[in-house]
Amino acid sequence: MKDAAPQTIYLKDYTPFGYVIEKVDLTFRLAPNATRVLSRIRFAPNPDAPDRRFFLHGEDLRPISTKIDGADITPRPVPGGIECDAPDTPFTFEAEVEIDPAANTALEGLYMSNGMYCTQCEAEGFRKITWYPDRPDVMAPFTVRIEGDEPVMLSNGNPGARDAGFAEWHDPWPKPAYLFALVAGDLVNHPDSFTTASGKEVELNIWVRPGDEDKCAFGMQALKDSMKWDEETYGREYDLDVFNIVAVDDFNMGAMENKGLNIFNSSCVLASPETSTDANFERIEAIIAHEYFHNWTGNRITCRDWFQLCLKEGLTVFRDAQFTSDLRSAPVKRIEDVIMLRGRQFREDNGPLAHPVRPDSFVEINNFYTATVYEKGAELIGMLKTLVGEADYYKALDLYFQRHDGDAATIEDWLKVFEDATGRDLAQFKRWYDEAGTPRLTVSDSFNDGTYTLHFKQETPPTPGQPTKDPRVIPIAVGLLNPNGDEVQPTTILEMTDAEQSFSFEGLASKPVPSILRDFSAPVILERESDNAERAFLLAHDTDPFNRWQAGRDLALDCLIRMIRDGATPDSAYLDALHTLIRDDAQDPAFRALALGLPSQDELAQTLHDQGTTPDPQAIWDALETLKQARAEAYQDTATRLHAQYQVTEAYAASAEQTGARALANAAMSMLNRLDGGALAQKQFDSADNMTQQLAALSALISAGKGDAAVTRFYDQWQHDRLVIDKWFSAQIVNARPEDVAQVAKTLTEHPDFTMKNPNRFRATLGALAMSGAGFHHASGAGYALLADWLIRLDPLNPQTTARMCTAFETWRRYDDARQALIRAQLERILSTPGLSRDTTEMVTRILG
Ligand code: B3K
Ligand code: ZN
Repeated sequence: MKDAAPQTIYLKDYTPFGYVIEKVDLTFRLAPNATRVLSRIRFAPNPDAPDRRFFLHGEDLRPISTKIDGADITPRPVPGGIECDAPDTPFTFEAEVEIDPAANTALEGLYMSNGMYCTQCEAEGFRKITWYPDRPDVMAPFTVRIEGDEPVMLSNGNPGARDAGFAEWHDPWPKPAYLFALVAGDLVNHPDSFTTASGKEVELNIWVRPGDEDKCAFGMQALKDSMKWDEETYGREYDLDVFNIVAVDDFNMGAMENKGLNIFNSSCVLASPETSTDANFERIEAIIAHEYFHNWTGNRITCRDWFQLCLKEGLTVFRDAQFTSDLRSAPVKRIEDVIMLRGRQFREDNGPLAHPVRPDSFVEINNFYTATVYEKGAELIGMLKTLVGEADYYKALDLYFQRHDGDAATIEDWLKVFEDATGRDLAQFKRWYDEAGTPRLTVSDSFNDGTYTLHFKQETPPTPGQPTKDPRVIPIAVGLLNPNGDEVQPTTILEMTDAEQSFSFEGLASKPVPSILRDFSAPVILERESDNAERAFLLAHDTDPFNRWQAGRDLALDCLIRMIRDGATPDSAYLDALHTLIRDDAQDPAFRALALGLPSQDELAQTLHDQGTTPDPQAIWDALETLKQARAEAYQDTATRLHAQYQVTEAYAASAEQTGARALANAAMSMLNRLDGGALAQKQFDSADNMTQQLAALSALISAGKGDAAVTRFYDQWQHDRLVIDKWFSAQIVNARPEDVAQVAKTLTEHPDFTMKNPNRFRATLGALAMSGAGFHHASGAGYALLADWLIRLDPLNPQTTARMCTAFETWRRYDDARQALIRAQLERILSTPGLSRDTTEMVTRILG
């Protein structure tokens, strides 16, 4: 009963379901290979629906019995589910089905992870549990009874009766099936509680496997911080008696916001200083916040259909970024997010997988949980906030919660709320949701008689299915500095609406230096003739921290591009300007560490491609190495001082302050590593008492070709800890020399601890290969072949993770003919695999274009 011929689903074809659901009762009789699911669903005709076709989704279900109002019926099997003749009046549908959680390697629906039952239903996994209208606009209150002998048995909502052999749960909030969750197994909890603003006591738990109890405290604090923050910032309180989080080892993504029962990939919740890096801590805090914030933006107000995914995801990413900015450093968070946006979303938006933030068609919705929907979706919320201003933004959000609580809403509903709250016309803004592609914003300037004019031109290149683009509304945050470095025009928002537009500033004594796109006020590629003197000036004087960082980044990018393209030597303008910054102890260490970062190999390849040069991955790697070596030599004394000065002596805390200090000290260590043959890294490895220090040292030793002993010791020390061993797999691959990467990855796939059944381990190995720039793209093609081999093997087990990892090939058209031919051959080999999943077929087809 699987959907045999994959079909394209279109936004324009949306129609409401013919019935509404008044209530759902589910009973689970747990057994690893033969779980019985009994459902009792009260349906009533939907007066708003154009037709009454009674179709229920269902996949991989073994039917036992089906009844309507107590009488046995025989449903008609149709692609993707069943159809029945149903009454025109309210009725009760009952079914019993059998499913096989132990055989479910796709990790979608009800499955087993290390002997524990767990679920993942978003987007369309509930149909693998029982017959149901598995679409987000059908919402209902659920009562769940779990029967089995597992010590802990959890579902959504509030706990009900419970005794040996069973547990009952009731979720009073109507929800779509994708938010259903069930967990059962041998779990222990880290308990706590939270009192809401209105005085309601909420029981909080993080459930983990025995042995992981000591890794829950940080996540629990993040949860309580999130609950408080959402009350204070958005006026949103939690709405159940209990909030449960469960850590699961085998999980396709980061986490899932099921109502009252969030399920997390263990890598996104378990934290301890010895086993987690500072970056892990920050990510865990953000993901806990993200899933918690979904309780309002996603659960109380959900999406009408999956085309509206950005309604919940873009907004929730924006909210979690606000949270991190408030708790930590706003500039650091913004810079990190923009690095990620450019690295993942710009890459997507400029290749064959480009799609609008709100797509208008899909074959497999799981392929659209993308950087465009999430990260660009969040940028759109940020632009709206910039355009309407802080006060009107919160006014609009209040109206959104008031008007749409309990709804399955659309982007039109969202924008209407802003229009009604602010009186603005957002018709042009909506293009950001409907049109794919990253706008190029070209700037020129002139100065006459005290008037400074900025002239902007916007152009968005064609994307698949969208050959021409209309001008967008672009909020451009601009400030002006005079040549002494004083700000003569504080940040102002220029609202660009035309294809070309000029903005003037009057009464200036001399030609100013512009600081354009402050705080990265729009997700565009800014193109402007500039020179190194101006960049160095902005790096030293700009009042906007993001643009100070950007100025340093532009210096580095310009220097690297000239090295790669023209064979230039490292530029002293860049080396000197960066040196001035990093040795200035008045500057935030975290900011200095970020300034020491370099554009990724992938970003360099894209930049070269945009400029009409075919990128050579090896030349990119060589230039980066040469520049890093030049920096190490030029900054040796500074690096020695910074490394010593920024050692943290207090007890470990994952605070912004300590994180910044360690980041700067480790950046210094990796420079010195190029000069001392690994001596300092070895010392740090031997004495490290936290994972941030230990992993940085291990990585440095491997890069220096001195890693053998440390690799063995690290494994011996951590072989009992899956999450740390994931780091061990990755570190060996991403720090290998390009010519060795594929072989190192291949050898690791032969290691007894390698398994393709665990997505974290698969990503730690094959994902690391795909991220190894020159290693993955080595002219031999060995990297391409190895990845394709494993994708072909993984696809029958886990289509979702396979399809996602095909994005490694999405940039293939940037490269030379020989590499293109090698990649095309691998893509065609994948596509010709008999029985290839719908997920992977769609991805590879789109990548091939
Ligand atoms: N909503 C989930 C993602 C579900 C992915 C389904 N393939 C996690 C999140 O965005 O919070
Ligand atoms: Zn989300």
